[in-house]
Amino acid sequence: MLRSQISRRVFTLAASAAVLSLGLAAQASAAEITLKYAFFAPEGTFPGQQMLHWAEEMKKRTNGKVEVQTFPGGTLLGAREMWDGVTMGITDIGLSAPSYDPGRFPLSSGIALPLGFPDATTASRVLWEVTNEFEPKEFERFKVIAMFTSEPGYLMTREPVRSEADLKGMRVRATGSGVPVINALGGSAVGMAMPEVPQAVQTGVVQGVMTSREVLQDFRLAENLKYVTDYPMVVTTFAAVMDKNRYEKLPDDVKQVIEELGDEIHAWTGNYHDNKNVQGALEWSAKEHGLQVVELSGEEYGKWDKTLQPLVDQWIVEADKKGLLGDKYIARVVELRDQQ
Ligand code: 3IO
Repeated sequence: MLRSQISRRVFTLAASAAVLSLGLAAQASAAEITLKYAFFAPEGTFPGQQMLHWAEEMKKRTNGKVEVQTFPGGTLLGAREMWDGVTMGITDIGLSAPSYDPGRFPLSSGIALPLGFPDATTASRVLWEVTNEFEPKEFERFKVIAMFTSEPGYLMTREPVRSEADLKGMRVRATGSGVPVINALGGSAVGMAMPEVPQAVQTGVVQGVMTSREVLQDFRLAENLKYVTDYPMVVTTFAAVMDKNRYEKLPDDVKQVIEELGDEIHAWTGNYHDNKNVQGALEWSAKEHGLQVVELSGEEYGKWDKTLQPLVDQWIVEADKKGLLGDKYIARVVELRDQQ
């Protein structure tokens, strides 16, 4: 390259950088409203990707009027601090997992029972619809701006699990409604939030994990967990919420975009998670770490179904005792699950 060409190129780069920064500055000052959006796990995970997508769409659909500042990775709030963090105004929007805390979210935790959801797309649609229909009291302080679920969790283990006997006494990480599932099948459930899992797996604190399978790649668990038992268990629910009073103060055109996105985001996230995120992780784990899928025999599969059914029945009894319409909720969830 000639010297003159180089200097022209440098000049062009400098000029485009100037244009770029002018553009950014102009846009930043054009934003009338800045919303902080916090999430407890990294941006690269599927809930994190959902957050970025939502932030971009917000900006686009409000023509730059709203700027969303994202705080992934627990930099602002951790999983269990999220709900109070929203109420205290530490963040405008907080994304966390209601099913980590069934005591606080007793009705919507019903989605995270062993109900045989085929995938995250279906469970996410059902969660959104049933929440709008039942308006559970547990969200009364909040405006729910997005909801979705993981795919049903699977057992991912150091040693293959082909039967309840193999699971006997095995320490398996689970959360919320996953804890009684693992215990009912004879395992020993250990509760912890996702960000703590990689270390617990590496150090042998747990010998397996039950959750959605993209974590094999996204949290590098396939390095230690080489077996997936092909039995779908329970989903994790996610909700992104704002304080209701804060939401009410937003201009109507912004609220309308938030409503519009809420109706779309469960399908966007379900599709991303099921078809790209999980599928990609299974292929990567097989190729890079020799992941093996363990099939249950038909007889064992039926046994597991039978072992888990009482968890649903017991949940309904407990919910009804709390005056929560648990039976109506589950009946509607099952009905919506089977609609396409
Ligand atoms: C999850 C939470 C944060 C980021 C990625 C994730 N994939 C699945 C979950 C949900 C979860 O169960 C869990 O098991 O903590």
